[in-house]
Amino acid sequence: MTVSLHDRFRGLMAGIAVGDAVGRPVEGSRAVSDLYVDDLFSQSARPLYSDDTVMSMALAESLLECDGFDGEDMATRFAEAWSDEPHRGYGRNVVKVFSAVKRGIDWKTAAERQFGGAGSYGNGGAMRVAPVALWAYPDFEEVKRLAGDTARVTHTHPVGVEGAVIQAVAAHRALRDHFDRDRLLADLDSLARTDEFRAKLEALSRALERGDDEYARLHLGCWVAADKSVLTALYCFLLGSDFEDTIRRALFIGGDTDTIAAMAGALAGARWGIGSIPRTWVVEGFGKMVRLADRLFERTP
Ligand code: F2R
Ligand code: MG
Repeated sequence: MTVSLHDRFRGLMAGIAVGDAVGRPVEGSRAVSDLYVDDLFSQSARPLYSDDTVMSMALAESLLECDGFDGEDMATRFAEAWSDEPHRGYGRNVVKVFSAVKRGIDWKTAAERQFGGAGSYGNGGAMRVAPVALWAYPDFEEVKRLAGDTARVTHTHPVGVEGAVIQAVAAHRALRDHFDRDRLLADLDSLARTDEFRAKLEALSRALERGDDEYARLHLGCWVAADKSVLTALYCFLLGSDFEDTIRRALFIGGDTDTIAAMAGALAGARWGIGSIPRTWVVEGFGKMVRLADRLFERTP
């Protein structure tokens, strides 16, 4: 069945919120059972999203309102969203950037001084980056450039930045009519510069050959570091047969489930469209993500 580009845009945005909200209650768990998801959606309250969705919304809004990247605007939106709802499950250290921005410190300085000047290698830059692929569609070079720019608003460590570029490139390729897995893997092979991601790309090839989620958990990782989660999400997407199967794999692998499922959900939604998300999987923020996708789609050439 043909999936329209508009449905892919909507699927990417809604896929972030769905993956995030499904993964949030079991963050830190191992081998979440298949029954968990059915149970989650049989309850009356909608599953709630976390920082992954908040920051994806803020990133998309900043690009739309500023007609492109404006670091100060983006940092201010992140900081305001955090100060309005600090309970959304933010990374332990990234909140120092928000707090500094709120106190009037320049965003570049605030991000660069994280971890004694090393910068953060957390997956925060990658978890929120997928809307960049919609904003820049279909310009591949712009996707890569913008992904790095948006990551550096909070994450300046090369691994944190590279994780965001990899996730954005994967989203860009997933939006294509004829998804070409080998082309995506070749793109990633040519763009990865850090030792961490180069090693994990080799592990990804082995994990894909084996098709073993337990192997992926051990060798790709499932932690908040970008190099221990971004390719894990890609593994779930590349082996997933559809949106639901992709998310269930992320839950089974465990660990940073909200973020791995949010990243995998963005890719699965982009490839299979919003119609592939099970109808009963309605989560907080679903409608807002769809409206943002519509605004981003209006800009496509
Ligand atoms: N943090 C969570 N989940 C735990 C929820 C805790 C909650 N506050 C509670 O009260 O229970 N999830 C979110 O964090 C991840 C994204 O994190 P982000 O935005 O990258 O944050 P940060 O703080 O920059 O980095 C995360 C951790 O990575 C380690 N780290 C990063 N760079 C490092 C470096 N250069 N040296 C050493 N360690 C480094 C640190 O442990 C950071 O705390 C997502 O999962 C999101 O959902
Ligand atoms: Mg997380």
